[in-house]
Amino acid sequence: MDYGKVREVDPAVADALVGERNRQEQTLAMIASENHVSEAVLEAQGSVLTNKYAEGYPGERYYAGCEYADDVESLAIERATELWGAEHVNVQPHSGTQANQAVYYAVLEPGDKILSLDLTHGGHLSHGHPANFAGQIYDVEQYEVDADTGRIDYEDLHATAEEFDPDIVVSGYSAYPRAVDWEEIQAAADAVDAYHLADIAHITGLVAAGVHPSPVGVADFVTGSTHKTIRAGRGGIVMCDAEYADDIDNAVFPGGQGGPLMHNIAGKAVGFKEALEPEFEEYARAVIDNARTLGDTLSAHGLSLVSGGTDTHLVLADLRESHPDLSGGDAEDALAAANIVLNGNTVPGETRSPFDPSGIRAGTAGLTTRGFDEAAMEEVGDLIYRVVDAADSDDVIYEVGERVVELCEEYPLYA
Ligand code: DSN
Repeated sequence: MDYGKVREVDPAVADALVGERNRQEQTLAMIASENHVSEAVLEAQGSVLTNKYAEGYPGERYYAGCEYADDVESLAIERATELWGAEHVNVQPHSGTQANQAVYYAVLEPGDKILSLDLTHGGHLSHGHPANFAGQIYDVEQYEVDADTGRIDYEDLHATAEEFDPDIVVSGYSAYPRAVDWEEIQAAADAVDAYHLADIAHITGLVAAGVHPSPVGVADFVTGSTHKTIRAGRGGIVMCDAEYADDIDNAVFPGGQGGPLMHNIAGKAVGFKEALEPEFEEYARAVIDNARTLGDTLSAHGLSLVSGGTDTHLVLADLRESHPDLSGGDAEDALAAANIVLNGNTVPGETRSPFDPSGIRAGTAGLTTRGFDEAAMEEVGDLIYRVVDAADSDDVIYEVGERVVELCEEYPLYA
């Protein structure tokens, strides 16, 4: 990965690519929505399929010359079907947000009602935030997590659904550390005759590996992204029962997108094949074990974790109790200076702003890909705490940063 061809044409972009490669090698990627794909996925994504228009679906394209595009997309569909067990999978969405857009477009009219989790409680922009198309086209009501437990309050969700009478209930979250009870949410949707969309963007890999309960076969629609806990490169997917297959396919193309990104679909196919190997289940278990160890370590140092811990790949620490003068944004900056890259995040009952929130969110999917085990994760937890507790200290940031570089050398990313 020296990007020699790019350098011949465009040294500025080559510098940025080398810089980014080095940044990923020399820092700890702990943004919970990130991971590191294999070189095989990188190669597939960087392939000649970027040249090909293949509007339509395998066997039914609008252009000639799609035989290899058909092969790749059929393989991606076949493998996704095996991984998640859905009756129908569409692998064309360019992202998780576009997967959600396709579901809304398939079953809602403008002005219809969405019931979803508040963004500051762990929801997602595309679930109806006012700044997102979903918040502007549809009528949105939001539910929250319980203020004491930090967990979804299923009783309150039932009551809110009865009161609001939504057309669709959205579950699946971006900053929720606990396992989700899909049946409870389905029951709340059924009680008001609403659809249920489960957005498993963050936990696609955990669900595929069977280490988190699956909403497939429970919710009407399941959407996901393909680059987080499943390491298949950037993109989205939609899954549904056969009865909705045509509606979803039409909503993705031509409803919301033009030509599929065939090079990305090749990456998905390769990443899905890797995830079908038995090692992937071990990986997914290790991701959760590592997150638990990270959470336990931060808790032992006195940080308050939303919901008290985690069942997934992420922990969310609320700094207000232990470090009332430190915002999540300032913690993010100090940690980044020490080569630990995570994000400041809103927490339930947020009292600061989304731009400078009260929490930090950390995920273990990327480090687990690098081979970090629980002992290494405990050390990472100690290092994070050292910085959080002394965010103004250049000496601490320097020392932690040096140790992180050593750890990165011990757990190399790409050979
Ligand atoms: N923005 C991503 C995240 O970090 O959770 C999801 O789209």
